Amino acid sequence: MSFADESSYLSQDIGEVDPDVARLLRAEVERQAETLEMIASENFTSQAVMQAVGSVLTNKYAEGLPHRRYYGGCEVVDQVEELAIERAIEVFGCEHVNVQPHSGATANEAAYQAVLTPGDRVLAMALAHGGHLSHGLKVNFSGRLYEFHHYGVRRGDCRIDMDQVAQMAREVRPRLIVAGASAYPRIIDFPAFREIADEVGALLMVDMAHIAGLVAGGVHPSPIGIADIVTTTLHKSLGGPRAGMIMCRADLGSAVDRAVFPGLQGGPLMHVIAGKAVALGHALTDEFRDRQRQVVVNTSVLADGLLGGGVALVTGGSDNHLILVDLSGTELTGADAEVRLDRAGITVNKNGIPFDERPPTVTSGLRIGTPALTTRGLKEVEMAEIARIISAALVPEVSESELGSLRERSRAISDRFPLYPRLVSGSAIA
Ligand code: DSN
Repeated sequence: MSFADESSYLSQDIGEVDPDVARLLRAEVERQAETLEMIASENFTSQAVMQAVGSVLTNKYAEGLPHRRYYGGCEVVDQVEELAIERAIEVFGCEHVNVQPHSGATANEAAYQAVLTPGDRVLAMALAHGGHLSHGLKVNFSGRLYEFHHYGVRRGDCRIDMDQVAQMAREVRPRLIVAGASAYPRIIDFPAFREIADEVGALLMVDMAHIAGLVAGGVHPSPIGIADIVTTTLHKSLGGPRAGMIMCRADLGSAVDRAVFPGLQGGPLMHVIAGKAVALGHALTDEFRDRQRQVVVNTSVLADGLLGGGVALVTGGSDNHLILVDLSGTELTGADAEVRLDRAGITVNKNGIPFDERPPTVTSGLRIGTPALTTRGLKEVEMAEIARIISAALVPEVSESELGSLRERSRAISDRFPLYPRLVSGSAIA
């Protein structure tokens, strides 16, 4: 049997050869289409990115860098990776980029490995105040390999306390300071971090995974040219394939490249790198820039609507793509609220808030983001309606039947904004 045989599994559509997986793919398309996706780190990538990621490039080994590979037959994938590199440089204006990291956590791991020796001191934002597990959580590789110290936000306004950052930097004398967060609704002051890093002789790394799309779209200050190293994912606000990327100063380029391979990874995922090239191409368009502007507008309308509906927000609002609902003064936990919104047709995640008294599996917060729905086409009117739905779902005495009615209102919105309507109808993923 070979590709030429129609009855071989090699040439059959997934719907024919594996109905079980095909059914689940269809179920997931339906779930994504029929609910309102508001997990702040998620997005809907383009059909073209999915085509690249589902392409024959998955077959190719290409350890090394373009024109310096350890395998033959890399003349095509070299061009793919060069396109991704050129476009990343054009989008972000960086001096050097490595497009091979499989994920954001791997990008962070490689960035640390490029500039640190195990045991070195690092200053980063506490996970409990909005940071990330790869920023030094004790049970993560980062916290096990390096000596992390953590800054946080102020009790009063929940903004990053730059005085505390400066004071800790003077005390700890870190080799590296990390800025960047996964649950912080305000603009991060990169120049202030640079000043502190310079004062104590530290390198500065920014993990901009959450805000990369906003940075690319020119609606959030860029850390490029300020930080020594910038890591990101492609799949959050940037809307590309699930993957990571590292940008850095030219003189750190070879250390970063060596840390990615052979330091951490083997063969790069060339199909995903093709998807990165496509996504970075999208990021150069006016359509993309308009969408990023709309993400910020949508978040602001959502925040205003929630405040108007009596819902408290950490920092009282948002400058970016996400808000953090503060449930600390209520009986409702983040875990309960997540379930309620799920019943109301809105997908979010419970999230710890600064100074949370509930455990991380329960929490007193919800993180809500607008990139995915903005990609889908929702604007101010829909955000105002979603704010009303969320506010109603979080009322203490809401009943199951009320949640059912709210679900119908959510469905009425999602039905107006088709998802992937041009995927071939009847195929496994349409
Ligand atoms: N899991 C991502 C998030 O939700 O923010 C971070 O890696």
